[in-house]
Amino acid sequence: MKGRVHEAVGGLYRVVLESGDRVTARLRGRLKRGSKEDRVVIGDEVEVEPTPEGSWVVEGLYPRRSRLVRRGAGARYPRLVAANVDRLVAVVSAAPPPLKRAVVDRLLVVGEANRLSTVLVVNKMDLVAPGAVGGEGGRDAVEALAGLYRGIGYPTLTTSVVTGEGLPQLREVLQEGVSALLGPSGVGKSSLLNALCPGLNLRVGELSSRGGRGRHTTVAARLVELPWGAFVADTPGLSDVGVWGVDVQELDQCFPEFRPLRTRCRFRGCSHLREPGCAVRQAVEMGRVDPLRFESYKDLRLEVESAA
Ligand SMILES: Nc1nc2c(ncn2[C@@H]2O[C@H](COP(=O)(O)OP(=O)(O)O)[C@@H](O)[C@H]2O)c(=O)[nH]1
Ligand SMILES: [Mg+2]
Ligand SMILES: [Zn+2]
Repeated sequence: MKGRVHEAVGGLYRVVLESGDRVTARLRGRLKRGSKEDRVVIGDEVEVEPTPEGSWVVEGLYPRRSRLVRRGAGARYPRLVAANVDRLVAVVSAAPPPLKRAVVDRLLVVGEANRLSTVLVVNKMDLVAPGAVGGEGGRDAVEALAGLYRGIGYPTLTTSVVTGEGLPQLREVLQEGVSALLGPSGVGKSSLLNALCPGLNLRVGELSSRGGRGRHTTVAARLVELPWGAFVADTPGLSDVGVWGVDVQELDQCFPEFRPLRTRCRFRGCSHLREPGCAVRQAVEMGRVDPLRFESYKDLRLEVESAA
């Protein structure tokens, strides 16, 4: 019988069958011995069979439409966290602490590296000063940032669970399929879902006093079902933002605005860091590529190189 894995914890898989029935299954030995890439994860479509003892076993794995892979700092193998994810929703907070461009770009690179379409959400807009007042943190600055990312091709929403800003648009984004919310802990991922679906009652972590970072509250990896039948992947690893499964040679392709430029660099395989005749650096100098995007590229490039 075909089903989908909705929860994975300690070798037990909660599988929802096509009939809607929920069963708990263990893996057939052969699947357990599979490579790290083949481990069964949430979102996976599996074939399950009842055993004569009255329990269930996962017999096989169906081909995946997409995969969300992470490579944590120092990890030697990419780790699959979810399968058949339709989109990434990268959530950051406007304040406090102030929005870090490096964090935004990191999240977007994760989406690109996994070939997932990504929507950017800037939450906690109620804490942002109304106009240009407040300098970096002001609404004008956030709107300018949203404009920059929209220009690159990322749909960008500004939201607040306090004022309700952007919530109808976010609901629209989560309308179908499986979305993975990704972002640092404390930015309001659980709060946004609770605001859209009051029945969910996801745990909201209090902000700790140290550096404004939230506590991790998720335990098992699971697909949270939204009342309208779509799903959100909730996995412990998703709040920790490393460079996930990115190849050094492919990093520049994870910056969409670099793609038309990289073929115009003098050297094939240009790193865009120091080679002469680099079309990407030239575009930065001419103001056609945002300098902070290029900074993010350089930082991630060094990080990926040192991890290799
Ligand atoms: N002012 C304000 N606070 C928010 C907003 N969204 C979340 N919070 C608060 O931020 C903290 C962390 O929220 P949480 O949903 O647990 O973040 P998560 O770790 O990303 O799931 C909680 O204290 C929330 O009440 C928002 O839009 N505005
Ligand atoms: Mg949360
Ligand atoms: Zn170059």
